[in-house]
Amino acid sequence: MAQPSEQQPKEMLFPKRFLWGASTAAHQVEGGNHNQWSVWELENAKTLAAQAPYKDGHAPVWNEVRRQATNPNNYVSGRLANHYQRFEEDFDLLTAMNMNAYRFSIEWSRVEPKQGQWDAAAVQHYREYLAALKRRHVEPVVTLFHFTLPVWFSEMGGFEKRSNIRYFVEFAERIVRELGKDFRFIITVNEPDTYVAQGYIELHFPPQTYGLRRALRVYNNLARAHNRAAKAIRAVSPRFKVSVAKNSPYFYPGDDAWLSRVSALCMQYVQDDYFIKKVIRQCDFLGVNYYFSNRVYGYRVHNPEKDVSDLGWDMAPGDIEHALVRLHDRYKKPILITENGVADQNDEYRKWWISQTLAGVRRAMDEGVPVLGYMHWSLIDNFEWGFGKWPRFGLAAVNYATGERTLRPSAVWFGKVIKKLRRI
Ligand code: IFM
Repeated sequence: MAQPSEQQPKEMLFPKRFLWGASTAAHQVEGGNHNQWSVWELENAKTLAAQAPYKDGHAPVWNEVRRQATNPNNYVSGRLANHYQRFEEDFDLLTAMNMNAYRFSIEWSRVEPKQGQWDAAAVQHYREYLAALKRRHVEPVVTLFHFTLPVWFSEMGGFEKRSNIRYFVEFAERIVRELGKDFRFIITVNEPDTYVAQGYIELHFPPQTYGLRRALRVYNNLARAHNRAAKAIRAVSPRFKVSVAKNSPYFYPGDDAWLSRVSALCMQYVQDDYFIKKVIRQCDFLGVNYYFSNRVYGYRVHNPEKDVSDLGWDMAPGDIEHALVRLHDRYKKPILITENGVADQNDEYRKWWISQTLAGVRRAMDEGVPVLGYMHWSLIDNFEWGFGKWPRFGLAAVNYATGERTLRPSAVWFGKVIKKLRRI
């Protein structure tokens, strides 16, 4: 890859209480889930494997992953890293990297497998999970909806129906009543834009049903779901800090042309502001997932494509600065970076990625953005939805055959950086 062009500042200071962590989501690491996604995987694995050469053949690592990507098993989550049973081992990785925070999701389909039937053993599992974090002095950030739904909820129309929102609110309330004494930070909805775009427009997620009006309805219902859940959570206790995790690429014009400038603004509005405006009053902070920026020429995105990740995504980690500054200028809320990372199976870019990101975060803080913390995606290799298991985002590599976890060299380095920045 081309050498990084941005300089890393000599010394970076972060506040003592800054949250240094990593993220996961239940369906992407736990293994053994039964929800609308696992049903869809089984129905679509063969098709996804057959389509892979056309859809992902441009990926820079295609020759290395072709066998896996053209095998239907790649698209069935199955046992994965078996994080559901091996979470203690995974939390030791947080400790090994000197982290003090961890974001994860509570799988609704486990806790309420049938409508109105709460599974005490699943709730107990998450109780022990939270206790394991507490023993390690790790601050939990709990996500309630990270793309997966119980089958019963999905069969009754999921978030397509406004009248269904109450079931999600009940779930949220139940979780904070049962488990809330052990956490403060809650993300109600993860990347509503991705869920809607992939499920109803680009069709890489269930329910894989095209429809712009339906997409908009779901998007609006997710905003309502956040607002209602946030109120219900605060009614249980005002000490909870609630937000969404918004996927926020940064759009910028590639030239001075009027059309490029207006298009970049419109794209940013559609990507971010349409949704954030609907929920911001019910957010105590703003959760931000940052993965890339988008350069706009005329009315199209045309990225430099100089440095791309294993998924072919343009890598511009330092641009996180502009995303953070813009979001803070507009919404005046503290920001928690709830996800940020890179698909990089050979661990070629991750170290560079993290150092450029942290420098960008620091610059944003110098410009006045109150950043609460940084959570890297992902703690361990994860099931990457429609791409299946081949993309490798983990700070720790997972051998899916043996279950063995190994911190990648960049993660070992990152752990030392955190130690220095936390001054411990
Ligand atoms: O793996 C996903 C995650 O579920 C949502 N944010 C982006 C990540 C990487 O694509």
